[in-house]
Amino acid sequence: MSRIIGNRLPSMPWQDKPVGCKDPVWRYSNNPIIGRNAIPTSNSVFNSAVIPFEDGYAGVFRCDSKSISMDIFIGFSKDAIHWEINEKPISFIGEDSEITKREYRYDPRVCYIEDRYYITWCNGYHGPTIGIAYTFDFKTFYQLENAFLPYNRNGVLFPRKINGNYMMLSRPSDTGHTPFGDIFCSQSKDLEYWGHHRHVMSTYNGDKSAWQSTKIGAGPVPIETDEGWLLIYHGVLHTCNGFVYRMGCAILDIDKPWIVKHRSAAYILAPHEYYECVGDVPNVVFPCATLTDSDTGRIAIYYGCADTVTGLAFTTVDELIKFTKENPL
Ligand code: BMA
Repeated sequence: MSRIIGNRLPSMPWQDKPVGCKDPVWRYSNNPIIGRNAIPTSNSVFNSAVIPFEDGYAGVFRCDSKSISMDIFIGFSKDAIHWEINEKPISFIGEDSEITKREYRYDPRVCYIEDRYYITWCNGYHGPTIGIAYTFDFKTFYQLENAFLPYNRNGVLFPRKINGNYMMLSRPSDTGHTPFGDIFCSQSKDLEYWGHHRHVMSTYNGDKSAWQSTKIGAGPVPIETDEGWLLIYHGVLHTCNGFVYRMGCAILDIDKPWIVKHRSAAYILAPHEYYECVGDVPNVVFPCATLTDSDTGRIAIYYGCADTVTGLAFTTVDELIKFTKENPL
């Protein structure tokens, strides 16, 4: 039995594994949980992050508008399934208007560290880079300096300092629909100056794991377990019909999270359902958050489906660790 090191969350959404299911991850039976028209102005709501907050949940949602501008919006929920999303995007307070000026914002992650909630996202600043902000109450948001020079995407914080440093995974990238990309880990004392950049893992060239042969990127905030950090990530294959996004799993060393202890050769979830295969960008599952319960080892994965709607899937720490070890890359 593996163990999640973290808080109890008995109220989190959950469905048991369907009888006869042989896969490590199974979908919520009422997917998608958020439709494309969740707010009056939205064309699509996907690649979004949720977190326990007060006696319920808060979330940061990527809503692309009907003019197809990308921005991030706050929402609240009692059960983490039915969401009320604000109709206005987040507005950030910051020391330098050069940085708070919005170009575009997308693919948020949310991470609680010590006393506050941090949001990271892909932030337009002469190309995509990693924006960081914090909030105590999901009402007022303080934006910090961008973590890196452009071009970068998929900035994901670890939920605690490691050896005295904040740590962030990211994926150096380019100005477009990047045809390459490996995951790196960077460290900071103050969430402003980042360094000690370490390579974590690369794409895999070969048919042992072709689904992750074009680019990979960290997904939800890593989950602390007694086996190491459990990282769910996306991997991309370039096909004759475009990119296909699937989900995989790796276990990172607890003190040196740039060291990969285990990584699965097979994917854990792929676009198979209609709402994952058909939408504004077909064949995309894109995980951005999990909820976890340390008592039961349950994990709920929130993921974008076909760049259009938001889905929910379930697994457990045992399922993922067993699968990753039994299907090694
Ligand atoms: C990536 C990002 C994601 C998106 C994915 C598939 O480059 O833009 O937001 O889900 O492409 O289109």
